[in-house]
Amino acid sequence: MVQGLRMPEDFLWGAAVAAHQLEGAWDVGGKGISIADVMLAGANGKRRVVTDTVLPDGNYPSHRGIDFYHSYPRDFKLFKELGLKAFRTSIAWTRIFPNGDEAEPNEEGLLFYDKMIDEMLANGIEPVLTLSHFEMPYHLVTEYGGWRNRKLIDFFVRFAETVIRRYGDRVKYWMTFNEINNQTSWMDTHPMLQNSGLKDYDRDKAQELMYLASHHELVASALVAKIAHEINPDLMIGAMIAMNPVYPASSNPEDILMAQRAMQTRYYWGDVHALGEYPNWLLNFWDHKGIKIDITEEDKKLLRENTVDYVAFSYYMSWTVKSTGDEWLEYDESQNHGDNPFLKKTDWGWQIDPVGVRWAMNWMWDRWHKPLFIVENGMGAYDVLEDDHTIHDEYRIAYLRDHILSMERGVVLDGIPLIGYLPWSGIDIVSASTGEMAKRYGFIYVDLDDMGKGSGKRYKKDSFEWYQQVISSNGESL
Ligand code: BGP
Repeated sequence: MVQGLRMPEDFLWGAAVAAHQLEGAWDVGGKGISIADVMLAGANGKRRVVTDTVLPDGNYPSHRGIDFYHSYPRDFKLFKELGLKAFRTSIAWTRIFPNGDEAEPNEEGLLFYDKMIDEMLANGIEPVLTLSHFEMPYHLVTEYGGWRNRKLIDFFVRFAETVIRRYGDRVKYWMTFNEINNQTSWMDTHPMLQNSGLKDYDRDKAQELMYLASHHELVASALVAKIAHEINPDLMIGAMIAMNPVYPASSNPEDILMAQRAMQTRYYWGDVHALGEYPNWLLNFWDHKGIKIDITEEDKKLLRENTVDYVAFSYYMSWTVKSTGDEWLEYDESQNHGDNPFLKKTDWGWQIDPVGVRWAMNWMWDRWHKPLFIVENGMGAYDVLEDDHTIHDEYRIAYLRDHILSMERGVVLDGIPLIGYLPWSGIDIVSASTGEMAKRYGFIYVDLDDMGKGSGKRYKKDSFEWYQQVISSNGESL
């Protein structure tokens, strides 16, 4: 073990997952079809493919997951043994409102999460819930065009209010939209379907719809914060941002300016969530591009008066960017360079950058002045199950150790308030981007392959015992 820094006593060490990546039981208990349920697994690490309906012979990873819907009592026992103080999952919207536009919720779905939350609490684990994690009702896409339609605000708020009223006595930490800012990178793939209903790719149109859909989500998020605080002022309603530092590729001031704009572009959602208003550069950029977003006076007031209580973020990798010479500094993710000579990569080409955690924490705290919460961090890897059912994942231990040490320096040396650390994903689950099982993140191995075949048995990896010690030493023993 390596010497770490002791974290504050109430620090929440935990783990994180999302409903559609592990629950399975996609058509059980009155559940409706979500967008994740119509996405086929991508082959060989490729992104998942959206289908128009469920094909009889297609491989839809969300349909099986790791059967957490039935296995959670056993899995929570393992998490208790691991020492988790908190566990992040999401509520599948389609279990509560199967089509999204019903007037009344599905009681069977509500009961399922009642029991799951109680089970977590019985094991001494604090629930942390995401309201929307890439799993909105598919019906809202086909019937309403997804988030491009303002009506989605009402549907989402009804769902959110229903579950916050139901579970708010037991759940303090909520997040509205998982990785709300990843829409810039996925404009042409599934969140396109999720957010705008536009499947034929036209970049300019897609860009406008992405900003429009995002505006509706931001307003919905502010409304949820307002209602939640009326229900109970102690509830903590958070934003959830995918944090990838974008560094300048060189010390050329043009590259530095471009990297600054890349950060502004990727994180304006955080500005709206945490500061309550859109930045001037973006309003000017929209004018320049002819993008018209209907932001009403009422929207502005809602955003201003209902900022988030904390900013949660995922952290996996950093990027670099070079100047394009464009005076408007237009940026999208295709301009990123994944070739930082100082960094190594995972098997999926994600650049490993532990120092970036501390950099990002400082950047966000300076800008938003909100407590932070790391709700995803981890290493997707091909693990090997040995004949004696051991799994020697020393690469994962090294990855997590380096990131935790950097995080601890951010807290203990820099004084940044951080609520907790919830690495992805506690137990092996289906990959969100590719639908593979082979891209594993857990401390617990699940014996299932990419087709969902296998015994489903759980085995502890070497990282299990290691993380146990990290938690019991409160971060001192890494
Ligand atoms: C984030 C998502 C998660 C998750 C993680 C790892 O973008 O919020 O749902 O899965 O990334 O990504 P992947 O599963 O594609 O490796």
